[in-house]
Amino acid sequence: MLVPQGVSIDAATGSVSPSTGRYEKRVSELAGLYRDRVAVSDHLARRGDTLAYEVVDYRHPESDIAFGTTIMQPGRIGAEYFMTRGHFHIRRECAETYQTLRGRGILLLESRQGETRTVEMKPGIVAYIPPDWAHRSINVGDEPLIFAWFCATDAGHDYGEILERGMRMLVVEREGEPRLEPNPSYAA
Ligand code: PAN
Ligand code: ZN
Repeated sequence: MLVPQGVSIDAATGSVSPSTGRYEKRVSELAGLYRDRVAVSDHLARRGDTLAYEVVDYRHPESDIAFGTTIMQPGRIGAEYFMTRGHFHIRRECAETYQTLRGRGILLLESRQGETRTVEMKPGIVAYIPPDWAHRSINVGDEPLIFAWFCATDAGHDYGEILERGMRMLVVEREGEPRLEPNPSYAA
């Protein structure tokens, strides 16, 4: 039987206690997300296979709700900021919320029909991700971007589509500022 529990989420580190799982993603595993392949090789050669982001969760299969944190390091590959893979939920009716705890980011969303929206990520903002919108988080600041997410336990992650065709828009650094630009390699 599940019992009520207070779960501590540290806004400075993103640690979740108690937690039920954790994974990390390093630059080499995310190489395919970035347009500038030379910049990926350059990063790996100069800085090594650095940590890009970690996900920690509090998840019980018997419960319909799960939550956790994503802890994103600051950084860029060429003009593109560190970003998550991005996904649709397998169960298309499942929405999600992201509450930013630390840092500065852009949540890039794309509907199934191809409409793009962004939501600013900063402490004090809870982003609502409607059902069937692909979502990717981008750390545009110079400190970790940490957010807590809340979602249906069995929403599932569908990474295939975004991985294959990319997203229609990119968030790139231009003269020190994040800018939304059309993705030249978007494969419709
Ligand atoms: C989040 C994301 C997390 C990592 O928990 O899974 O931020 O992003 P990717 O899964 O796209 O690599 C969420 O949206 N869960 O549904
Ligand atoms: Zn999600």
